[in-house]
Amino acid sequence: MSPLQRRNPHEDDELFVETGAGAPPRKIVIRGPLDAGATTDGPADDEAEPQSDEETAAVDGLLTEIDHVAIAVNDLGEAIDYYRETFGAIVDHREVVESDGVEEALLKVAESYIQLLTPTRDDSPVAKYLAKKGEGLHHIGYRVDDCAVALEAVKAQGGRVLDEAPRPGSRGTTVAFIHPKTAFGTLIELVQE
Ligand code: CMX
Ligand code: CO
Repeated sequence: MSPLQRRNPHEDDELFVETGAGAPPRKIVIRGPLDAGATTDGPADDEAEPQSDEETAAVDGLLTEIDHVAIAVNDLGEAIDYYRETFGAIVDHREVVESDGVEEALLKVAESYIQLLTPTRDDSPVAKYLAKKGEGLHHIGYRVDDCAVALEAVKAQGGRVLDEAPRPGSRGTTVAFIHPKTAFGTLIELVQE
């Protein structure tokens, strides 16, 4: 059973994750108790040992924002037109990501993006998806402060990763993908800006 599954919901918990060759493990603190509001002794934080910023990766969770929802489309121009004409959403960034075999258009919505994706070659993951399932939701990008730390947390949980280490994504981000088969059927991209 993984460290997080073993977690006692009534206490703080700690998870140590490897962050790379030569680097010391970083500590992630999962704050409890979940029933803090029901106690009369004050919030749990009063009793928690103070953590230095350097050794504590996150106190409230690793995901900081929905970075993007990615939609696989056959015709990027048609999809861009649809979003502009229907919702007034306009393209903030366009890029061909050769390593992934995709062309993308990012439409900004508040602090997040809609990522319209179309394949640039036949062996692209998105070409395979379109052939098998047709157009639709391809993956979710979750924003994280530190992609390496989040990736190690996934591995510590026994998750199947598609990138053993963080790699470059579009618009200068650092990303890593998690296989949908160990993530409740959703392809997940961890995105560090
Ligand atoms: N969402 C949910 N499930 C998916 C999926 C997706 N996007 N793509 C494939 N699957 C499912 C398939 O339906 C299949 O399930 P069944 O066995 O039940 O039929 C299973 O996953 C296939 O797994 P696989 O054979 O290991 O993998 P595929 O060759 O189909 O490739 C994946 C899927 C996720 C491994 C591949 O797309 C990948 O490596 N993706 C990461 C990179 C990527 O997607 N790049 C493009 C986006 C770049 C960007 O956002 O910047
Ligand atoms: Co993406």
